[in-house]
Amino acid sequence: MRRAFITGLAGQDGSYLAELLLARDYEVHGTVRPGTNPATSRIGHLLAGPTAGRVTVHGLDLNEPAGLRELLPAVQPEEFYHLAAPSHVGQSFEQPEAACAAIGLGALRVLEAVRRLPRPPRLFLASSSEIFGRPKQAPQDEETPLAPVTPYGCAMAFVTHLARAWRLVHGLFVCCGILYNHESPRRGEQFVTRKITRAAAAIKLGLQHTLELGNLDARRDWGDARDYVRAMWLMLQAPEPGDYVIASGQTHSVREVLDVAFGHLGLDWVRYVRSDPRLLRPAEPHTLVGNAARARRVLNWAPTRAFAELIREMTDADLAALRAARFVAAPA
Ligand code: G4F
Repeated sequence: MRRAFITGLAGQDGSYLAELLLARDYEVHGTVRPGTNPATSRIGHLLAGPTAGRVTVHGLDLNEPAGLRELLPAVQPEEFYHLAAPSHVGQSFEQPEAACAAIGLGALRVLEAVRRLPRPPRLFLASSSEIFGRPKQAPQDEETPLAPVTPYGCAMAFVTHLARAWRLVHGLFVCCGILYNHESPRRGEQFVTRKITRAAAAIKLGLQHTLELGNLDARRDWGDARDYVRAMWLMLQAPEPGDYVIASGQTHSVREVLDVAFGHLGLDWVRYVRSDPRLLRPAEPHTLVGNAARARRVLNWAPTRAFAELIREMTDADLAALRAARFVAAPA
C-alpha cells in the first residue's frame, strides 16, 4: 500500500485529494490546524466507515518549523502534497507579512524537511495563476514571465522559484502546479463563486435579502477542484518532475456567475446585489487564463466539468444544505 502525506488535509483540495488516493488504495496521512475537529470537517466522512483505518490525521502548526521535521521520518511517505497555506488573495493585502511568511516559508520548510529524509518522497507544491499578475500574453503557460501584483501572488512566485531551484540544485522530484481558480461545493464561503451560490440559495429560501460584492467585471479562469486534484496526482506519477499550468482555458466574469446561480433558481440577481467598495481590491490581476497544453500532452489530463454545470451543482448543494439546516433547526 502506497503512503501519501497531505498538508491541509481538511481543505477543499486536501479532502478531494484524500478521496482520490483512498480510492486508489493509498494510506493517507495529513495535517490539520491544531484545534480543528476532523470529525466535523470536510474529511469527517473518511474517518468513519471503510476508509477509517487508512487515514491518520495530525494536528500540526506548520508555522512551527520543528513539527514537520520530527513527524516525517516516522511516516515515511512516498508522495507528499503541500496544500496548506492562506488562500484568500484579498486578505493578503490586509496581512501581507503573515500571508507571505505562511506561504513562502511554509513551502521552504517542506522542501527542507523532505530533502533531509533518507528516501525523499515525490513532492507536489501548489502554486497559483496569481504569479502572472498582469501578463503580456494570454493564455499563460509554464514559460510566461512571473509578474505578480498581489502579496499572495508574490509569495506564490517565491514558491514557484523554490520548486525550480530545489529540483535543479538538490535533484528533488518536485512538481509545481500553477493552479487557476478551482471551485466546488466544498469551496470556502469567502470566495466569490461560493459566496454567490450560497447567497442565491439563501435568498431563494427567504433567509437572506441582499448580497454585497466587489468588482463584478473581474474575470477568472474557473475550473472544478476535483479535476485539479487529479492533475496533482498525475504529476507525481509522471516519469520526470516539472511545472504544469492547470486551467480550463476559458474565462467568465463575476456577473456570469451571478447569471448562472441566480438564474438556476429563477431569480434576477440585479434585485439583490449591492456594490460594497470595501470589497474592491487595491490591485487585480488582468487576463488570467491558462494554457494547460503541457498537462494534456504529458499527463493526459483534461478538465471534465464546464463552468455553468459546476456553478449549478454548487447552487444545488447550497440549497440542499440550507434546507437541511433549516429542517434541523426548526422546533419539533
Ligand atoms: O474568489 P476569489 O476571492 O478568488 P481569487 O482572488 O481569484 O483567488 C483564488 O484563485 C487563485 C488562483 O487560482 C488562488 F491562487 C487563490 O488562492 C484563490 O483560490 O475572487 C475572484 C474575483 C476577484 O477578482 C475578486 O475581486 O472575484 C472578485 N470579487 C468580487 N466580489 C470578489 C467579491 N471576491 C471575493 N472573494 N468576494 C467578493 O465579494
